Amino acid sequence: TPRVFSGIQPTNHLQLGNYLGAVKRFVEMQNSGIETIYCIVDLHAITVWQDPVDLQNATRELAASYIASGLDPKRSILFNQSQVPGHAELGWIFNCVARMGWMNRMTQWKDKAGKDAEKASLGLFAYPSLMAADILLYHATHVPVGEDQKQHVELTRDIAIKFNHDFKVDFFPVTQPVIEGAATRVMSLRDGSKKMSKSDPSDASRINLTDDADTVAQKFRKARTDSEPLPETLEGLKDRPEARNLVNIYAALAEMTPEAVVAEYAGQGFGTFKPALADLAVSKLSPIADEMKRLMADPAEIDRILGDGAARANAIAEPILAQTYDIVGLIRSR
Ligand code: AQP
Repeated sequence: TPRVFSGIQPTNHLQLGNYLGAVKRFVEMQNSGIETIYCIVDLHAITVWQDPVDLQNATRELAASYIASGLDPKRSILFNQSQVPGHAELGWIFNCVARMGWMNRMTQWKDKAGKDAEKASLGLFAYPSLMAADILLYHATHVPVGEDQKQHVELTRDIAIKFNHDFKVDFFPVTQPVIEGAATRVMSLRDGSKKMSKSDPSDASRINLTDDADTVAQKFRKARTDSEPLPETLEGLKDRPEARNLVNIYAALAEMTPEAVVAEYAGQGFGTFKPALADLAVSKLSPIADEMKRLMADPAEIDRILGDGAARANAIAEPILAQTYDIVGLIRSR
């Protein structure tokens, strides 16, 4: 039976790429009736130093973003990673299965470590191994993610295969990434060659879920584009990454195909398209922002939801971890 797992780091505010590429898809999967487990990966967040108070706030805000976007903590399991100790425990075992060379090839490691890899944390290097543990601790079969996480899910598959091979078992499933829809890679509003990211130093490069209507409209108005009108077909956007990005965002928000968006706006300039996109975005995002504010007013209730989710997650994880220990030869006599 299929089981879905995915996670998001509690760093800064959620941006539109996280929403369209991840959260919105998470909710669709929940609503399709599949078993869904969604995590706030706070142990991943601390691979880069986080102010402790900011981390707590970002964790609660991310929980609120999930719920405000339609995630139902009764139908899905929603929790923060550090409350289920199995993630760190299985992560250690996978550190001993994965190879340094595999980690070295990860493009996110290369990007985030920057020029001075010597100064990056050991945790940042091992990030994909912990991510494999997040997924395999639940024997998850499907992982909805944006395009940028594809390589890490593939590494999860490699770890499962190597573990099964090393211990001559058929224990961990070979997980499928699920990368679907018009917005699997939302690009920066300032640079069509960079993905939209919550940690981009330029706030104008992204739409935050917490932005008010005026800010959203202004950011789309100032978004970098060329000066050509929209073409008749998608073919005409081939060498126009900024224009293509705005069309993709529109399509994902309106739940249309990019083809249909282009057909509707063919021949129109950005003077028309950008305000239409801003109105659409505000109509979809402002109810989420309002609901987030309401939820954030009761942090104790958010903590209660996370605690309840952690207990349910742990109940699935514990037997799988116990079997893993047994397979590896680690004695548990309590
Ligand atoms: N631009 C994007 N387009 C589509 N999907 C995206 N995701 C991230 N950016 C885009 C997806 O969001 C999920 C959660 O991401 P994460 O918080 O684990 O870290 P990330 O991928 O590194 O996201 P950010 O926003 O760029 O965060 P920072 O700046 O903190 O590193 C994933 O499914 C991801 O694919």
